[in-house]
Amino acid sequence: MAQKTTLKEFEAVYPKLEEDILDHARSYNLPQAELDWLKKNLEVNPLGGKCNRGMSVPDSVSILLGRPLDEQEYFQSATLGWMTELLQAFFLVSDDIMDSSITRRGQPCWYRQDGVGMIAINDAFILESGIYILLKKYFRSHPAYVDLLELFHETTLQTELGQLCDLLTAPEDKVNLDNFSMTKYQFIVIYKTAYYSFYLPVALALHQLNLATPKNLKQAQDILIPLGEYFQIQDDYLDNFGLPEHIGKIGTDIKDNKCSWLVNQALAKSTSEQRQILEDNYGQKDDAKEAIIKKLYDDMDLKGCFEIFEEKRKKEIDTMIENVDESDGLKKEVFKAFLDKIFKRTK
Ligand code: GPP
Ligand code: MG
Ligand code: MG
Ligand code: MG
Repeated sequence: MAQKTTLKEFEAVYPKLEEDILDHARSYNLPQAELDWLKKNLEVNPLGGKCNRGMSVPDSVSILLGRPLDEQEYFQSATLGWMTELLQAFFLVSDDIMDSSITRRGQPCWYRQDGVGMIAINDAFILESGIYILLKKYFRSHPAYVDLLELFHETTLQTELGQLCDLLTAPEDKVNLDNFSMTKYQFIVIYKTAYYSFYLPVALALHQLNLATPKNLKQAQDILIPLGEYFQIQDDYLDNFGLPEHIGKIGTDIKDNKCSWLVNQALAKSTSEQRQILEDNYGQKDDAKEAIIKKLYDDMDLKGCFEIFEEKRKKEIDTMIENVDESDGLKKEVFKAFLDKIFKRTK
């Protein structure tokens, strides 16, 4: 029987990995003040989240093996998990600057903390470098080392291309609702979120066990990408309908002119008057205009619209999971565990 990891167990692995990264910097004789700064970066940014992505690596490895992990297997999979959390920290620190966000995980965003400012850009790069320090230290002689390296590089590029599309579709100075479409939306969310949040942890688990084949990686992708798309649609929904105290961040999508799931739904069902309200108020850094859009979303019952979508997507994914071919190293349970973690999430 597989065993699910707890946040406590998973977090217990991190101090060692943090120390490994600090040791690497010490080997360059990095001066003390910069070491202290690095330590703070490594503590504030990767910690304090739900660690859903990171914990999915040990959970998937245990499901694939069909038994609890021994100490070494757990350490390896948790290390791969923490590498996905470092990637996530790198993305979030950068994304919050690009989105002019205010809070993250209930704290001011890193770039808004005392004395940080644009140093946050360099801190984000260092978080990314941490991945490769750990990969080399613990996986240099693993048969899948090159596959793991390429996977992290490719996933990073995919996310950056999704982010590029997210940003270019949301220019700050000119609102043009004709730029938005569900086709554009799908590209944005699949690339900026689904690959790194859903496909990456499962692909890492398969590689750790030397079980990855082009066929099972493709099969995993075919389910995890729609699952990741659903996850980002929830994120867009929560940006407006979630409670900041509960989700730990203040929504910015309306003011940021984002091609969000909600605005696409609103555009699809708007009357010509409602379309005019969107034209006049969307995508501007103005509290009153944002409030008008929020009211429009309520009047258009986008909450109800989302609930219908959520049930439909759940059924589609259930069917895909039922059809998984388990003869090639994969297990249905890997995907079920993922879906259970996110279905109807409220943060
Ligand atoms: C989520 O978008 C996507 C990311 C965090 C990926 C960022 C990619 C980079 C290459 C920096 P979001 O802006 O909706 O997330 P949130 O709502 O958490 O700010
Ligand atoms: Mg953001
Ligand atoms: Mg963003
Ligand atoms: Mg968001």
